[in-house]
Amino acid sequence: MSETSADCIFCTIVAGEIPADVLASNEHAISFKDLNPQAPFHALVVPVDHHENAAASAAADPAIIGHLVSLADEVAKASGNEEYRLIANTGVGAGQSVFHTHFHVLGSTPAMTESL
Ligand code: IU
Repeated sequence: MSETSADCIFCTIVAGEIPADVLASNEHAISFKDLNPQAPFHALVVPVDHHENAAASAAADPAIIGHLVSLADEVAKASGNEEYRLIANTGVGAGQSVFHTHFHVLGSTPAMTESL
């Protein structure tokens, strides 16, 4: 069983209970397009297990961060972004608004297809 939080929007996306524009997923993580893109390519990578930020995920299981970085690299390159930015906001003051670990994947080339 995965760790989930009942009132977490990203847990509901991971569970498939609300729709998202999913680019890729595996047993560890899911990637979907950000609803409010800040770059031509803007995806999120989100672990299945609920923790409030990247440091908390790393403390629980460092492999989670590896899975996120690998999935970010996969969706970035599949969309034509060999170079990209990977950002994890931590804390309200740093701009974090969803308290389920996620990395922003930002690239200059828009995804050419809805599903990679
Ligand atoms: P932040 O680093 O916690 O601020 O990033 C949260 C992101 O999640 C932000 O860019 C939102 O646009 C995005 N997002 C989304 O893609 N889908 C959602 O249902 C919700 C937020 I809520």
